[in-house]
Amino acid sequence: MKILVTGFEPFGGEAVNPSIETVNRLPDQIAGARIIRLEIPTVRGKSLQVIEEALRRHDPDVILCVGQAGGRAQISVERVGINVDDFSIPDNEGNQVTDQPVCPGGPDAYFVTVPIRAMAERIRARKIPAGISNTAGTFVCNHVTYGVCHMIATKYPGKRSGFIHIPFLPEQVAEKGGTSQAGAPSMSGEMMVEAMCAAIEAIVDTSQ
Ligand code: PCA
Repeated sequence: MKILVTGFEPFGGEAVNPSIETVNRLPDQIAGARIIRLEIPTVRGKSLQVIEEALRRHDPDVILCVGQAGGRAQISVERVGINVDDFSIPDNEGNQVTDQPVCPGGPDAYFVTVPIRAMAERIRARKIPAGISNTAGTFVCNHVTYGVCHMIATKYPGKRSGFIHIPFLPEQVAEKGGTSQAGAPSMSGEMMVEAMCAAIEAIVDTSQ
């Protein structure tokens, strides 16, 4: 089994993005599955193009995307992607759209196809806070959650996909002293790597 795991480049003025930091620290194999790591741009459209190129090159069974959700206190396993791009800040190429579809003519929403409850439970079993989230927002993370589901539904049958939002790293929050985000929740890199390994184990288990 092959799992493509993606993380985003930094955005919104941050020096790092915990998602790609975490993805880059994953081992090559988890529960017997081969892990393929991929950095994707925090850019509308281009993020999905980069994923589709990797999907063609590697033919993974599962695509698991990871993104930063600054301000959330726990690992969030996303349930759904919606066909809405409504960006409250510009992406890394200056795109800031309002009420646009991710995929014109696509269904309103897709549920992800990884076992979200088992993933959240498996993470919590390692004593790491995690839960199911019912919104991935309307920025690039939702764009990717929805867009990958649509890609699979229309062009790559049989593959599964999911999305995990992770908190800030402590070093990101330490730099926010004196700003409105001072004291925002954070989680250590080690914990986030362990959480991702646990989530991936749950995905592998449910495919057998
Ligand atoms: N988080 C953003 C996009 C990239 C990332 O890591 C989001 O939640 O939409």
